[in-house]
Amino acid sequence: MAFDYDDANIFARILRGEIPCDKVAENDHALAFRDIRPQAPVHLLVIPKGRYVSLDDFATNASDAEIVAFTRLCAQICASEGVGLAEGNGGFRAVANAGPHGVQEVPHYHLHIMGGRVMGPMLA
Ligand code: IU
Repeated sequence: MAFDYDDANIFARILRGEIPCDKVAENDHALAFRDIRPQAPVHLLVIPKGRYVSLDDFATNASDAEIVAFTRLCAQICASEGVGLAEGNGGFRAVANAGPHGVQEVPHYHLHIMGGRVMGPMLA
């Protein structure tokens, strides 16, 4: 499958510093920031800094170093005091929408990490 990356997408613009984001954490290969339309008390997006359209593009084409750094950043924000996911009983839900059937709005891979309350049932 071809993954055609659009450099004009909003997360590419955030990564280039053209528009701001509410940054939570970053490392060499990934950035975490707060979603502008939160679906939960804590709603973060974790994105790779590389040009990957979706989870399947990232998992297929990213280097091991990029995948490890992305995963480590997820672990870091889930455990950090002050982000909002580690307080109380903790826990979170992680979701990646992909392509038309996944109703992916922004064509740069992002993992939604939501928490701060007990999640409802998963909806198809
Ligand atoms: P999706 O998985 O592509 O459907 O989700 C895109 C998310 O990006 C969605 O939750 C938006 O609220 C969020 N978002 C954002 O945080 N900042 C933006 O400038 C834009 C979308 I556009």
